[in-house]
Amino acid sequence: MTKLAIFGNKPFFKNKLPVGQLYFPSWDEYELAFRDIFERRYYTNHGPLVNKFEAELSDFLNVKHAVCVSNATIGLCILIEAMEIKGRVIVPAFTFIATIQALLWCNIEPVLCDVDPNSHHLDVNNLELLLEQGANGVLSVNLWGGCPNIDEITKLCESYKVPLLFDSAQSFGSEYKNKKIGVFGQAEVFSFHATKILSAAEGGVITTNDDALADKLRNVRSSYGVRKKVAVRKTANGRMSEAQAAIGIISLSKYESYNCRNKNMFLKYKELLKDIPGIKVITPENVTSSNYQYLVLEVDEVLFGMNRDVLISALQAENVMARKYFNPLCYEIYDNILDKGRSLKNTELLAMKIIQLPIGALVDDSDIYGICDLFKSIHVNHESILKAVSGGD
Ligand code: T4K
Repeated sequence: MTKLAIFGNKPFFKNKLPVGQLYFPSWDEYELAFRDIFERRYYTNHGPLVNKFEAELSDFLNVKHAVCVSNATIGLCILIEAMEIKGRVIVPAFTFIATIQALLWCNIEPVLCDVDPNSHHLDVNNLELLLEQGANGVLSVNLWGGCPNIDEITKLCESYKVPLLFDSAQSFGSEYKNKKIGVFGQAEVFSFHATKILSAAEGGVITTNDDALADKLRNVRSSYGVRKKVAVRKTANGRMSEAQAAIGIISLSKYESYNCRNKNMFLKYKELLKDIPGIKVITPENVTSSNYQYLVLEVDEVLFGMNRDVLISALQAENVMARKYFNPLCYEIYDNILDKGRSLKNTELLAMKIIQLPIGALVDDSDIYGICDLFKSIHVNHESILKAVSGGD
């Protein structure tokens, strides 16, 4: 293990290990589902598979309405439009760029809120300070298969009389107080991107217990609306295709086995990395059960012996395609999003020390042993690695 690839040796892994979940149906299952679609010659626009998938999702999440969409980004836009939210919406600064972009597409002013440094989620005290200054809604984000303290956030939003929405793209299947995420706030939005535990290749769903909102969502989602027609200001094409729904249905039927596999991998990583100085595995926060979709670490530069970026270079040289999240931060691309002088200290510190590691269909136990041995070796050899990357001998 001293023959690290960063010194010019062969990578430890022959093939690249990506961070995405990438659980996919077998070729036979895929063929069977697609044969049906081709025989029916009905490919999109609220076809039988989308209806079936919506019914199964409602059942699984124990929520009245599941409105499937082409991806979570358009799902967030459709939700904001259906709720007719205008003005300022408070959103955690530590999130994937799509959360903020959806607000911008809807002409909403995103008001970035710093996160709690331990949970990585919306910090309730910061949220209250921003609510004091006036807002028209809160878009909370559920990260890493976890969530914030939903009860406290709900109480605050109720007392300030603003709607509460959740971007739950990363927390499908996780539970808060033994209830599936998907039933909180006015509505929640999930992603079925290929890298998520429930994959439809692309796709997403908006969930709500509000009948009137669900009718509006269905009308905004599709150019001419569907089912019960209600007046809406704008419509879009956010429809899920039959092909996406077919993959989603198969994926949902295997959720428990994917979840169980992820959990075992997560626990293995946690055990094997626990004695490495400066490495902290993030356990999904506030949930009574998690999808374990992400394996996220914080790196302490002083204790580990090198910063996160050098560690990522050393891992990627071995074909462990570790990633920085969220990088760049959602507001770094457009400097007009954040008021000048406002500090998002916790968000910025987190963005410098977070690493996501491979977990999902393409990783097995022996890979995890290999990756964790690499961590030990990289730590032990940190001085030579730092010399090598800084151009010394
Ligand atoms: N809100 C939050 C909090 C989110 O996390 C996301 C999406 C959204 C909203 C928006 O949801 P969508 O509109 O996307 O439904 C990914 C995904 O594109 C994105 O869905 C996800 N979150 C985000 C956290 O990660 P990238 O650019 O980091 O992933 P990507 O496509 O590079 O995939 C990761 C790795 O997986 C790659 O290095 C290679 C591998 N891979 C990926 C795909 C898609 C494969 O081997 N095969 C594949 O088909 O954004």
